[in-house]
Amino acid sequence: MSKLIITVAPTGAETTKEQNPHLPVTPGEIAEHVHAAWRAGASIVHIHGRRLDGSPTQDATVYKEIIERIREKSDIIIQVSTGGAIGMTRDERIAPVRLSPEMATLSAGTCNFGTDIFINTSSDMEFFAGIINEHGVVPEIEVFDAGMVANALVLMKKGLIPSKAHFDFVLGVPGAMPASAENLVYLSRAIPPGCTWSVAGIGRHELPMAALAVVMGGHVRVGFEDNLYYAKGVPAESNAQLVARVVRIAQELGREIATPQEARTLLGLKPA
Ligand code: KMH
Ligand code: ZN
Repeated sequence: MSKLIITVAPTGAETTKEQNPHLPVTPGEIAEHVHAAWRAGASIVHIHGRRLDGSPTQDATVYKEIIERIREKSDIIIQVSTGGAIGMTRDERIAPVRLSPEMATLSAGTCNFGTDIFINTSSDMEFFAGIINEHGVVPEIEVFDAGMVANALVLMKKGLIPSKAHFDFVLGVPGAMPASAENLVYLSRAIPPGCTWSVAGIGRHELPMAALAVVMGGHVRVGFEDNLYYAKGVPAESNAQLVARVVRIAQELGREIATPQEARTLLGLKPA
């Protein structure tokens, strides 16, 4: 089994400080959480930007400041969101890709998202893939529902995403694919050989999905974007705390943790 790549998703677009006062939203707060998460064992950071009032933004200036502050202290792989927040236009969502980060997410279809709809038409997906490729950015294919794997395979057939793509299965979003062992096994077998995958379990599903990925040979995403709690009724104190727990589980199970440089090799990124 390869070494374990841990992605930290420190902020997201939907979470608030009212839900967890430790949520990092300013560039300084995000960089501080990412630095601690990197020291704990994270090798990728999945970034979302926020305005000063805490609302979500895809403004490249905000992303630039976050990236610069992260880069001051670590070699963690930078992955920007192109999902942004519900209701944003695709032109808004693509903005941080123009900074040419190492990676960007690419959502592989439309799904219910709580009481909202997260829209990614085939034209949207081709638009995101085109600009991601233009900037030499490596996509991470976000799969929220089973049918999205088929959409990704269409993009692959058209040469719009790599044949050895990296997938992230986001399981447990209300309205999309539930987080279960059966669903994770199904998805991990549905992607072509040579592809890699990670799982992001939402809320209370984060930890069991992470533990499954560790033993199945997949990779793991944790962080406040997906889950604000350490245990039932106990808010997490930091993103690093969530990363450190995955590291401990992996170590107990004999799975080594990938450094950012090792993760770059595993994902076919250029060395930093
Ligand atoms: N905020 C969600 C609507 C991504 O970052 O690529 C979409 C999302 C996916 O978070
Ligand atoms: Zn995201």
